[in-house]
Amino acid sequence: MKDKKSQKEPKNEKIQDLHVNTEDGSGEMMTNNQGVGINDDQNSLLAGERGPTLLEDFQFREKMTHFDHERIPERIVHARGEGAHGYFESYGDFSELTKASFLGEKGKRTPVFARFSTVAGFRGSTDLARDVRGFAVKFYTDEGNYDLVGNNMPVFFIQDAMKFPDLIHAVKPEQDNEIPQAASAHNTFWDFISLMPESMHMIMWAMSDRALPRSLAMMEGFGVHTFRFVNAKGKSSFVKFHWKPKLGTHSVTWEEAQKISGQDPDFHRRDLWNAIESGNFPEWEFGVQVVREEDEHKFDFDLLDPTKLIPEELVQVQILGKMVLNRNPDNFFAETEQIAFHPGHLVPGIDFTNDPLLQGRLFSYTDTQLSRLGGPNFAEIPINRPIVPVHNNQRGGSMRLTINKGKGGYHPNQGNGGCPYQAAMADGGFVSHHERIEGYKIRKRSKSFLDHFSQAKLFYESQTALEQRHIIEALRFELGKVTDEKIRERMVGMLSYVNKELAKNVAEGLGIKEIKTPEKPLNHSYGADANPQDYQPTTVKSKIQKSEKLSLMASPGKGIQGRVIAILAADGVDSDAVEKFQKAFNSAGADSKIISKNGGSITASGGKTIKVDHSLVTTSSVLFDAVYVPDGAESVETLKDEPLAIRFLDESYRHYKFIAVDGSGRSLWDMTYASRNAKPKGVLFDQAPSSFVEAISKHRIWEREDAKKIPV
Ligand code: HDE
Repeated sequence: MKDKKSQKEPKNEKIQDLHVNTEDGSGEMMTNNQGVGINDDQNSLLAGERGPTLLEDFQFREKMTHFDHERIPERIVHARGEGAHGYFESYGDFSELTKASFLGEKGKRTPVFARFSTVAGFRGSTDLARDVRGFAVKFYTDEGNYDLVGNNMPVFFIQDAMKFPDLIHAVKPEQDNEIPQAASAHNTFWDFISLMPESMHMIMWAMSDRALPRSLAMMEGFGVHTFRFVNAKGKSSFVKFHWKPKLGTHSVTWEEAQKISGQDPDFHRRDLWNAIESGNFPEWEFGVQVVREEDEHKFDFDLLDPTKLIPEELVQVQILGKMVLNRNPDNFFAETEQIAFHPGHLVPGIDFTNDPLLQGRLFSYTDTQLSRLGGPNFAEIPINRPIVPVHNNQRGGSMRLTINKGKGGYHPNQGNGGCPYQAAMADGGFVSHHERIEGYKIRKRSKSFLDHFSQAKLFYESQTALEQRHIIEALRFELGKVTDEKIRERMVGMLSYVNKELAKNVAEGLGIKEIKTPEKPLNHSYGADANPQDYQPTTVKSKIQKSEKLSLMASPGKGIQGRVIAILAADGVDSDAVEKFQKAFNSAGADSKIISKNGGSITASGGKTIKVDHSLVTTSSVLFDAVYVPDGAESVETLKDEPLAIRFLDESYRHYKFIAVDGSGRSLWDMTYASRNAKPKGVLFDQAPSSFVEAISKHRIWEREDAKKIPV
């Protein structure tokens, strides 16, 4: 089936490359791993019908041994994730900026595999945890693999890689009882954060709705660090990488997120999978903020500091291409689990900067694969190998797959005519940017990294009132789960450096009467022989007070692609109305599901049979973006008798979702709590499908003031 599917797909060199390793048992005889046919795969070899299993049963031993070793260690961070194949297409020839060949020609396509992830949770944890999302893309370019290993937030918690193990130990479940799973709302995380003023900017992002994406296809991606582009003349510029989703940026509310985690912990994974299977391919544009080398010091922050972003008002994002994900993996383990990303997988034309967080990452990623994937040959695993040939003198090691010919394995050599020769001889290959570096060996933070609050403030103050409210509520929740009073107080004190109103509001929710703004030293990580007072947070007057693009609402996207709409129906529903609405949803790239009292099918007015997708018992409003109640007296009477149908509508209303009600559906609506509002916002009575589609394209009706009053 997959093969048929791939025939329809445009050419993708990586998919072709994977075919060598793809297995399909359809129509084939079962064999053991030695290729010997297996006659009976159900019964062990016994000494007599009721006797013990024989040690010689090599079939049993092989099957069981393989099973016993099926698992590998999960990623220490970003364990929970999902991925897909696709392509990157360059919008033009950007060789003025970079000599990277995948950006060198208009229309040039490069195969990619993207993996999205949460950070803190284990492999089996929920997709809807409040967390940063990983956004990692492997480009299989014609010059070798390039990995852009980013996140959905453009800054990070810490400035130096040395602190990463501490940060992760603090956020992971506590070490005595391994509680809580996939959650930062606990003592150890906030203990660490409240002692780490440099994390305040990232905390604002992590407490914002960015941490609760509606869909992976509705979130931005960022390279976080400043990187370099280098062109063929060796001219370098600084760049920040951006992914901008075609569907716009949207989130769910924290309450929905918690409910989704129970109803469908695979919500994002399923959403990505279904979007690709149904041909609604997720798409992002790829852009860069470019800073000329000579402008490096023109900002009021240090470009090497990963807790800072460059506001788009100061440097625009230049769009260079797009990524489309159009093929699900054939095998989760072989592809999504075994893919190994590394920010140090670079192609000519892209280079690092001295960001101390990035520099530490350059060590960590290969190192972690050694234990996760079992040895130094992980680059030979099909999903990791490049689509260009590999020739070098690396040999041996656990699970070596390549058969290197010849007597050698060293360079220089005479035996093989000096081959493989170095790429420089053919004027190719990677050359590190010639950056002049000189300095003393020191363990100290640069003083240009010490402004910890200005951009946290900028972020908070750039949010809409609703988004600010959500940040306050998130902090009330997270710190409300902290049982140590001192940590809560210290954290509220730290917030007062970001924004006084924010701190006041959070304090109120926590029942803290008096905010004690902590006195310096706030910074505990200044360096061994430094005077602490010289390394305390500074405040720089930001060039801009507001950056609109920092609000999720600034990029709503267009249309309703990727949305899922619930249709509440039972026997006797108006089939024409259902069809009309379904057609409107489908042609707009959205999906809809028929939800009824029971599973199976219903008989619509006129006798037509309609398949039920979910019974009310197996689903919930939180899994949908909007809800439609079609006309049909009998159908509505059945639903009126079903409290879950009434709750479905009330809950949708509470979560700011658009609702359409037709004809006799009104009497079901009248049974809801929400109907107490005679003029409910975002509820469409007897409107054309096109009006409903238009409404849903706004994502949610945030202006619905009484939403929160619904007691469900
Ligand atoms: Fe990672 N990170 N990270 N990270 N990271 C890993 O590598 C690490 C950081 C990111 O889908 C690990 O293969 C250190 C920033 C993503 O497979 C590990 C530091 C950003 C993924 C590791 C950071 C990221 C990882 C775990 C601080 C955004 C998942 C498994 C110095 C720019 C990739 C693995 C995938 C995974 C180390 C900070 C993104 C342990 C030491 C900042 C998207 O090597």
